[in-house]
Amino acid sequence: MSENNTTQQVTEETVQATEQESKKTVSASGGKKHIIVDPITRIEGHLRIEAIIDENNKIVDAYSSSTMFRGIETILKGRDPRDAGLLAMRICGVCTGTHYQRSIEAVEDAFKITIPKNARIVRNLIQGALYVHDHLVHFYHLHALDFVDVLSALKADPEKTAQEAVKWAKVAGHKPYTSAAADFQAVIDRITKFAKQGRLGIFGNGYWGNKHYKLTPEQNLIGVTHYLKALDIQRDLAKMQAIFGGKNPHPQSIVVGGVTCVQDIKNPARIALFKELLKEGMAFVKGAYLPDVYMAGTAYADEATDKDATYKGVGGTGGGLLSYMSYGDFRLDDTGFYNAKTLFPSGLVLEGDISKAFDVDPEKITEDVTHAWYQGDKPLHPYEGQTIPEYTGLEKKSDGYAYLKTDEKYSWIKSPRYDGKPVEVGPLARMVVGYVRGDERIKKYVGNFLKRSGLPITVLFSTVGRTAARAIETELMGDAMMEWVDELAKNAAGGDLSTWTEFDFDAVAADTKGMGLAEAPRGSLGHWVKIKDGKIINYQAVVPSTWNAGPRDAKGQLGAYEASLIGTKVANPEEPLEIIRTIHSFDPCIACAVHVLDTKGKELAVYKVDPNCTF
Ligand code: NFE
Ligand code: MG
Repeated sequence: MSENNTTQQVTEETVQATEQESKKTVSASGGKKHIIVDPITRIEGHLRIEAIIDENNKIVDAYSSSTMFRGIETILKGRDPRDAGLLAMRICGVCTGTHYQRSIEAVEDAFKITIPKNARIVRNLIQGALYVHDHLVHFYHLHALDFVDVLSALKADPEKTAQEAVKWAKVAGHKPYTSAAADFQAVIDRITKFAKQGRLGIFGNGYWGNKHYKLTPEQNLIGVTHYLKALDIQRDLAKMQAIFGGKNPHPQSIVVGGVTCVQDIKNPARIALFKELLKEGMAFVKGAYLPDVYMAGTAYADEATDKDATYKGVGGTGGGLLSYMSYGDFRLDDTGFYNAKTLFPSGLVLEGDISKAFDVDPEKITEDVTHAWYQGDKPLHPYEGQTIPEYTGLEKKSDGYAYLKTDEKYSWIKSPRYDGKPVEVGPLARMVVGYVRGDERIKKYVGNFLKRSGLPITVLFSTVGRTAARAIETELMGDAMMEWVDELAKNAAGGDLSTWTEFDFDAVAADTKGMGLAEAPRGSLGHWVKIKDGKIINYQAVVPSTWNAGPRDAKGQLGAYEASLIGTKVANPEEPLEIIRTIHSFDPCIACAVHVLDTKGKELAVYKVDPNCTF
């Protein structure tokens, strides 16, 4: 069967399965229940979770499956390596600039190029702006409604809400972003109007009223108010990426050897605009995002410390593997890509043991396809990696529904392993690794959070902790960017306008290879490229959501999502809010982990848009 047919078949079959599951999500056999959530919404891409719960509604087994195929690596073969970045970033529409940078860095590593200072800072600024934007959008628009009950907010008292907002901003050590009762009343009026018309729009599909929602009506109103405000704020944060990146998504100013935006570096007005947008965005991060995370974290703290709900007896609900990895990122000096000191240190913290961190050895990275829909019989290092689809389908059972064949292959995502072990990547991993490494800046920000919330560090090993770590990282990143933008302005004002390092393509491109290993908002991202006679002969990207969302491996070791669900109690299996909340805490991007592509341009699906639709 050709790759095209395989892709098409799985797309059709997946749609059928999704339609079935939307009618039926829970089936029972032998005292155990089988919950299927497919697709998990409010993420990028398509993800399916199958969980088995016991008679006490506790998850005893879980499977994570991507239902879409990725093929970008295949089309990069035979291309000029200098073009790879522009193509590779089409892997995703969210963390686009990250794939762009990692791809270009892989080629720069192959050519042994060190980029100029201006290029390093500009790349950090484009990337840092992406982190702040991505984390903020994730918290409010992709995750907050797992904590915030929108309909409960309508019962709130606006005066009390204002007092509550002031209180949590104080806990966070910042000025409240919204503190006027009239602003909160205006949101009640707006949502009430929608609710009365039976048109909740973006708020239409929640499990409102589920007893697992723990915020007070006033706290829920703060959450909804900031959800709406964040829609405006994220627009300005997106603009920041375009100042030096040329456009967003998919910036275009980064090239092998440096950056092309010399006019923007030269122009103080462009730098000043970047700084102004950052200042405004950070006022919201500090006055709304952080206080809201303290507020939700406190309300849900009992879950974050519930040892009964853990996979390994440490941390709380959603903790999972407790093994964390960071490749390190954001170079702070110009000593070279793998020598420079970085804002996020690289390292591994294993099995929840925060007494030591280990160095990352890129040789120990492999991908296993035992349970992934690809050909292959042993784990391969990315330089030797293969992407040959082998789709074996779902199993229709006697009840008429399709299930993952969990003993065989069950996902389009591969299983990356470090030294044969599964690890979690992402903001939590970066904060834990940085903390254990003794990084002063990270210790300060994490320490402040723990002090202000009055919680121990192990509270971070949980769903709530993962969400808190992302907020801590956002504040740290915004503050660091303020320093970098000044550094760039000073460097340019001092007369250094160099943006590109010249290199001899033909001398090296005959036979070379390189890797770009650094971080993306969701975690460790590596691109590996092999070049021969001036062309790419092999390309592999191992992305954050592959590390986190991958299935079991040959040894049966669970992936990070799978492990995070074990032990969690699901209050109402018909409304698997707890499953969704924990999976959302990783900020899944399945577009990154897989990528739908038909190299012959064959039609995969047809979508009809109704121009008269009024919602
Ligand atoms: Ni598609 Fe990505 C990030 C990368 S995901 S968003 O962050 O790389 O795994
Ligand atoms: Mg890959």
